[in-house]
Amino acid sequence: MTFKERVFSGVQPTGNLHLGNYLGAIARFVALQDKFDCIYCVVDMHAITVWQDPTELPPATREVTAAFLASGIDPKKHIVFNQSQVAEHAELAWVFNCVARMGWLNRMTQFKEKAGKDKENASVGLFAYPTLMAADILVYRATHVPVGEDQKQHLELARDIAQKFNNDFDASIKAHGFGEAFFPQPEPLITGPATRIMSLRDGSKKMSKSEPSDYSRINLTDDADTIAQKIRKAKTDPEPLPSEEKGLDPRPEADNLVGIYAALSGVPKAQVLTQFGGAQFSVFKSALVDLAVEKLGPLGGEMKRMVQDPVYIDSVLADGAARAGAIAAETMKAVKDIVGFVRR
Ligand code: AQP
Repeated sequence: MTFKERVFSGVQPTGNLHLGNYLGAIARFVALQDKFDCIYCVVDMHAITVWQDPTELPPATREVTAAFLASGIDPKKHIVFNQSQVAEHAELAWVFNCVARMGWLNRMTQFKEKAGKDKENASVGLFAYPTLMAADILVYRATHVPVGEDQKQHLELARDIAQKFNNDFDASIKAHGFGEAFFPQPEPLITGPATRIMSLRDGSKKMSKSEPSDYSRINLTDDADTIAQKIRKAKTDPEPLPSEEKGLDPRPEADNLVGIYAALSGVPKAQVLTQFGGAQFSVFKSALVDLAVEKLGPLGGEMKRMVQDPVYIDSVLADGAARAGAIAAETMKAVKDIVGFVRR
């Protein structure tokens, strides 16, 4: 069975959009536009799996949208919208809640990390997050999903759900004329030197929106001075940079900064080390500051300009939601027939 090639991915509007979100996700969304039909979503329903202040969610949603647009995503050729405007995400997620097994979700490491020791107090939504993510992707029968390394396990679960749905409803899928399989197996696209950007304060933790220290991350709206300060204060070790990649193995902070340099300049890590092998961190950090300010400064500036015009951003989201909704409605109509729901 062949499916039309389509990309889907999402970013949560949970504030503090950072360099990891940009290099691991958004910059790669931009690069895929020439090859695929793309659907990029601000996943506000995912955001509320942990508490979000209702006065902060709308500006955070517009800020992620601004990041998409300022990075170069074309909302006319492709689709940009926020999840809660297309109800079919929630509808399909319910069906998937009934397909996925408790044991599968119990194995999800992100729930364990985010719920921490107080699992009993976590929302049911946080536990069921991966079934909603599977619905986000599969309601568009998307075939490719660019994400950072941290989402790999959720993508594998989405594949398992697609497979189990196809198996469980095999006879009904055929009886309704949908061929051998209704859902594709979505492929994770996790490539390049920036699939896991680490905290600037601790090379063993990923750079994250929810980390309390602002010095752990570079926010996309940080100004040049803040970017410079954060890079200069980034944790390193006393040794100069190695000349070869294997020299980075036991040095997570050095590895992270070299990875960031490689991703921002679009060259492999090995090439960065050819240039900076033997240099002290003071020298390398200066070069990294220049590069980061050059690449991120205009992006942050454009984002700040765009969020001043919420009417324009909301019109982009509404237009995207109408076009996404049309595709999602088709899928849900078929899913209802396959499952056996009587419908209008
Ligand atoms: N540190 C990272 N390095 C590379 N990619 C990353 N992503 C997130 N952090 C890194 C990728 O960004 C996309 C959107 O992420 P999200 O909004 O769903 O948030 P998240 O994965 O939960 O990560 P955050 O931003 O760090 O938030 P918190 O603090 O809430 O966990 C995804 O493709 C993700 O892989």
